[in-house]
Amino acid sequence: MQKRGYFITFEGIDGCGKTTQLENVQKYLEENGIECVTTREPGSLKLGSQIREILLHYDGEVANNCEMFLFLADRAQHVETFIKPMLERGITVLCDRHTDSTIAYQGYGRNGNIKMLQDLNSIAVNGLVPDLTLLFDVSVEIAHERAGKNLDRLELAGKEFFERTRHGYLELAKNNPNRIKLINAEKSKESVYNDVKSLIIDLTGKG
Ligand code: Z5A
Repeated sequence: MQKRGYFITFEGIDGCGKTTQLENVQKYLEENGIECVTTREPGSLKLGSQIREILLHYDGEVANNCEMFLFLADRAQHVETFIKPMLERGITVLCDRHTDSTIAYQGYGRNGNIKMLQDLNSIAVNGLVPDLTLLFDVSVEIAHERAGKNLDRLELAGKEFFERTRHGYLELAKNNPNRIKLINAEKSKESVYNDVKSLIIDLTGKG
């Protein structure tokens, strides 16, 4: 029977450099004969891209619970119609943001109810848990410099919001040491990639 693919998620505050490293990992896996696909939350599918448009660019008021349910709705669709089928076919899935983003942003960032968000996340993923989560940690100042000046609706939330979100991520890493690997992402891209690569080798045995 074909082995299930690996499910690897990439997390951190905006501008931490996770998308850059996701592309490096995709290249590395392909070079080492591991078939993989890349995807993201919110909004990698047709329905999800419409949700993403609302989440990032809607110019009216969005209630916190509305925002939360939109992220969760996107995730439920993404997991059932894309991520699980890929994994079952033996294909590795590299996902830019997943459940930890909801806990860090809607939970810690927006001061939401963490326990409730964990429960709702469980419904959205229906038993799926990443094999590995790479958490790219940078200061809010460095992240904002890297993210640049074209800020979307969420990025306009302010420095304190991102400090709380970063703290939330660090708490998640502390509480899930087997799954979430904390990476110092303030270093050069090459140096961060060396750390990432050794974690990927630990997981896949390739390299
Ligand atoms: N969100 C949420 O609230 N709840 C949820 O459940 C989910 C998401 C799933 C999605 O934004 C927003 O949705 C996000 C969280 C929220 N935002 N907020 N606020 P997005 O998908 O549009 O973007 P993002 O995921 O926040 O970030 P990004 O644009 O993909 O950037 P990144 O992945 O963090 O970084 P990057 O693109 O790899 O790098 C940014 C720049 O830095 C780029 O120019 C790189 O060349 C440079 N870079 C990268 N690494 C380095 C190093 N090591 N040194 C120097 N420069 C570097």
